[in-house]
Amino acid sequence: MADRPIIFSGIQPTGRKHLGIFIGAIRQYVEGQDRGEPAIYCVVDLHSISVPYEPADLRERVLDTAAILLAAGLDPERCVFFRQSDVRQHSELTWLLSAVTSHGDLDRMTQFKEKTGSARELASAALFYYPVLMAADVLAYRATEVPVGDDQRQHVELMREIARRFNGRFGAEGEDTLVVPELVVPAVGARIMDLQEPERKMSTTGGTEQGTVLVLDDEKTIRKKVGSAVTDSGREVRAAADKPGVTNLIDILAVARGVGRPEIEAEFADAGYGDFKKAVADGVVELLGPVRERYAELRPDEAALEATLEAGAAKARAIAEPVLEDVRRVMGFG
Ligand code: AQP
Repeated sequence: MADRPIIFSGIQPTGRKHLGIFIGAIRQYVEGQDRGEPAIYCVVDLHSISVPYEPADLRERVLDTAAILLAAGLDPERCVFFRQSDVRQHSELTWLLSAVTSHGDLDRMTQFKEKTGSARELASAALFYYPVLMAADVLAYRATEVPVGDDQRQHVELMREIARRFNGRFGAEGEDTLVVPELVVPAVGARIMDLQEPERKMSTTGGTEQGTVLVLDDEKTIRKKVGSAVTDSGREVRAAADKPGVTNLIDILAVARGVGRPEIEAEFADAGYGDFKKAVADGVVELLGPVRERYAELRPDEAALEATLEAGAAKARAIAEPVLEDVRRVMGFG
């Protein structure tokens, strides 16, 4: 393994990025820029076709997402930042990895079951196959670390298994072609919950409107959503399994302040839920306010966003193509 990690992570193109994604993923991306050699981040537009979508809308959403990430602190000089569909190696490797992925592997993926429910037969093949594309995204760069939220654990475990199987099946003179990456989830905030239904994760598609704080929400909306967050009938600010609402708010404030749960519990030991929620709202406003302001500056300049993504794609292709050359060779192609 390299001295410094090769970091890879992908993010779906949507302008409706929420606080869970900001805390679970985007925050880690920004931090990874100075640790990764390189840190590679990608707007995964190929993944979008796994659910119904509008082509014209997709292009807009890629730019929305790019602007949010740049506003949050991604610096194209310190990372590789691009659009997935601009780098064909992702699609090619997806097909090649099919050789070592079984139907049973994909059938076990809980996210597919959760997303399709009883409408399984109508789901696109792309939704079923999504984890193989995700494996290709990471393995094409021989990434050593994958920073994601807790909900992606199972997909990362599968990509690790696919890499091991590939190396076992196509190992050339004992040399591994692919790298088995490590999952990296944040110590606090790996699973931010819906503010109205704190038993479910905050989510773009499955959450409540009022319980989902968007990165681009204005201050008033943030205060309203946090102020109406579900807590419990007690008054103790303490993280516990039977206090999911309060625990979630503690985690959010801990991340916003850059401290751990114990510091928050100690500070609010004698406070009521009202004061505590006010502090959480202040923390979220401070965390997201600058991102919203910067987004408003960056988003209108679509030519600049496109140029940034294209420059990133050129860097990404230069890393992925030699890996694909090795994969093709050991598999007996070309
Ligand atoms: N609630 C969350 N808490 C912590 N991390 C989260 N992530 C998502 N939700 C939470 C992490 O954010 C990363 C990128 O997510 P994405 O933009 O690709 O969207 P997603 O995973 O599809 O999240 P959604 O949009 O909220 O999911 P749906 O609507 O499908 O439920 C990932 O690393 C994810 O772990």
